Amino acid sequence: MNGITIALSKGRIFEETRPLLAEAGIVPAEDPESSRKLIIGTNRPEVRIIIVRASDVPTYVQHGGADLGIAGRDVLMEHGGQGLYQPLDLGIARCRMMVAVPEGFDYAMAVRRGARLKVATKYLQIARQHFASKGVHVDLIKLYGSMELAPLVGMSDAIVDLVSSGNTLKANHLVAVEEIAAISARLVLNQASLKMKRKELQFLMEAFARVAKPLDAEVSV
Ligand code: PRT
Ligand code: MG
Repeated sequence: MNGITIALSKGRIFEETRPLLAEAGIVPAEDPESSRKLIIGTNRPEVRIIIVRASDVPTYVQHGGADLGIAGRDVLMEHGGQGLYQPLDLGIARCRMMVAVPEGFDYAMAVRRGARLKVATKYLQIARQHFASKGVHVDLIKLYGSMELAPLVGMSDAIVDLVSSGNTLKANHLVAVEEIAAISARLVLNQASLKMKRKELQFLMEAFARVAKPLDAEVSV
């Protein structure tokens, strides 16, 4: 496929990517929130944007459906990152991957006792790895959304989910008890595209790097 195809998800990733695209001189022709089109043109005839589910971005890039994409570190950790080149933390769509429990639940005690903890989450790989590294036995329950509900109906002791403002946890009488990872979105590139379209992709990477605010940058300030 000639030209450059960029995979993005609607919502916060698309909105926070706009300034990065603008820095590269790219302006989307339509707004994905109001358009039903899955392929959106831009002011640059050789550049197009495909709109996919956030968790499908790495898959499209891995299999060459897109040359590049922008995906949360959460999504990349779950996907595994095979076949992807990840040159840049963009510092957008920031949040934290946390363990949360109902208010009043003694997490430290539950973990110390060596009993099995029931954990509901969309992030099975991340949760499995986290609790394994702590030596905590867990029964994982896979959900596709609204994880906050699981402990409220007695289905799990804890959840593993993303937290940004903390309002969702608060509204459901849950508290975060452990941070698993700081999350932000990263640029991912198809490795074959990088070889065949190096010049164009290099230009985009440089433009994105000029406006990126990587998480690590905060440490050195
Ligand atoms: O919605 P869909 O099922 O299609 O996919 P998605 O939820 O993966 O996509 P989207 O667009 O909601 O999120 C895209 C990316 O944004 C994620 O992969 C994260 O990397 C990043 N991000 C940043 C977040 C949040 N902040 C966030 N707060 N993704 C989700 N949330 C959710 C969280 O899961 C929880 O339900 O917002 C709720 C908590 O928010 P607060 O502000 O109440 O704490
Ligand atoms: Mg969502």
